[in-house]
Amino acid sequence: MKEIKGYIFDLDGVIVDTAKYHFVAWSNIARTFDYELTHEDNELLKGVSRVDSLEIILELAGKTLEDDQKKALLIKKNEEYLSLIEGLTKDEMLPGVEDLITEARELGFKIGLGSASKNAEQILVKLGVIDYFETIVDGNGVVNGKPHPEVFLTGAKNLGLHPEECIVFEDSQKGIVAANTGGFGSVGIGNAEELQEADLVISSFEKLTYSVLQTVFIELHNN
Ligand code: B16
Ligand code: MG
Repeated sequence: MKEIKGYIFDLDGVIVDTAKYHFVAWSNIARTFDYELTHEDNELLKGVSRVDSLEIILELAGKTLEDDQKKALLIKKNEEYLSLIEGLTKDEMLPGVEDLITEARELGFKIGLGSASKNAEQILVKLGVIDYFETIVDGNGVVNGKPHPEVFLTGAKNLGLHPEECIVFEDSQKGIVAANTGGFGSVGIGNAEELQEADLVISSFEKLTYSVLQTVFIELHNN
């Protein structure tokens, strides 16, 4: 990386702490076929589309369903998820992430969103941050899910930047692989062991500034 010109953010688990609501909604779906979803199972669902998440849960439960039954469960899951996030506010944003975005905008960087969620826009509206994003690439606009880099490559293209000019912020292992495969700088938010492929792992955005990223991605990298 020679120069940082843009940031691309994942949504769930990076901008906002919605993973817990996905977990509740999926747990209730899994219980309808007597499977108790664990937190470990839930890790496998991070960054994965709704349709693929159901397939993973069915496989874990050793259950097969007809297509129309799956469709009904997908609708039910999303209805419950949407009711759980009904009252979502800025308070549930990850601490420090808005400051990092504000600083980046002041520096003239381009900001994009790269998420597997089909609910991304309405979540950004609820949080009152949709205007920060020059491009929103989400589950409605991509063919290949993470770990394929399509969501981030499309984001960079829409921002008019090359992948090597952008840093991707991700909380899922699949998302980090997508960022690395696409040629982006990658920052993992969460557990260093789970996200060990990331160029940098942080447990929180608090105290993360452009100057820290500049040191890690430009100065250390080129020395
Ligand atoms: P939806 P991200 C992903 O969002 C979540 O991590 C994943 O758990 C969820 O299944 C997926 O979005 C689809 O979400 O049901 O809202 O379309 O982390 O890529 O922002
Ligand atoms: Mg995520």
